[in-house]
Amino acid sequence: MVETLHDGLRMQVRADSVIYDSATEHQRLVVVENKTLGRVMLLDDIVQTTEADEFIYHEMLAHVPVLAHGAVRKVLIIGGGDGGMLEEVLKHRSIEKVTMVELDRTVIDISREYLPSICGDAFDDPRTDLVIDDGVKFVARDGDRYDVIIIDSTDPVGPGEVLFSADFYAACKGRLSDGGVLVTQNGVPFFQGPELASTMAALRPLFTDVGCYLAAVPLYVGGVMAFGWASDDLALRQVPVEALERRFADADITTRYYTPSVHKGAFAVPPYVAAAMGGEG
Ligand code: AG3
Repeated sequence: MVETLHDGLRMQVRADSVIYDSATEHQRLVVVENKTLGRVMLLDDIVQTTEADEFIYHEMLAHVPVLAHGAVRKVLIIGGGDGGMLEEVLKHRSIEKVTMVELDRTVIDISREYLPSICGDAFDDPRTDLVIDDGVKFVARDGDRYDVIIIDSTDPVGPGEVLFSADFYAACKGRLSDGGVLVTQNGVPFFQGPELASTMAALRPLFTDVGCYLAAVPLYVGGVMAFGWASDDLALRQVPVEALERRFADADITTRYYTPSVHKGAFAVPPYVAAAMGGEG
């Protein structure tokens, strides 16, 4: 499988076997097996998740906002058809309900069948509220409010593009409870700087505190990935590490990437990323 997401670079994943390859209603969905990476899922030839490194991405987009908030009851996930985000969020037993809105039912069906190590039993959890719909339509229509909204999207090409628009972010804000936080998948700034700049520019007029935090996810090649952060509560970004330690201990979750110190450090932004963000960071 060859990924050509970034201009000037081709990334090849060897398919030791092809588990699934078919066009869904919305996109081409492929699952291959690779001896080093385990199962790898691609949408329109772009790597979405691998058994080997999914923990980094999912832990950082789930636990950072949930533990920064500290009293999350309801979470909304937009996208995330592989179920990895859902599974990670549900590890917080104090969370009462997780609504997940995925456009492509086939991605969920195939992930349940072929990527059980990523989604676990998340789709069967009684706290899961699964909606098959366009995320943009859902946030415009839904009347509920969420403490955390996670946009677990594809890149801004194809069906995922609308999830990077200013109107969509504004609609998400309308679905956040007071003191809530929105986090987004924002690509690798080394290659996808304009995408990060456009999200930051769209979020700044909407929220008091807008920025990003970082983690390197090996199969999202290009160095660190940026996760957008938007909240009207400045305190969420500044929670002391000791408080995060207590919350993390209370949650009693085993992680392989997330720790409270990693959480704090992830908000340190190198100058090239700050430049890509535009504004004052
Ligand atoms: N969604 C993020 C995929 C980003 C891939 N892009 C890239 N290589 N820049 C992943 C979905 C996992 N639940």
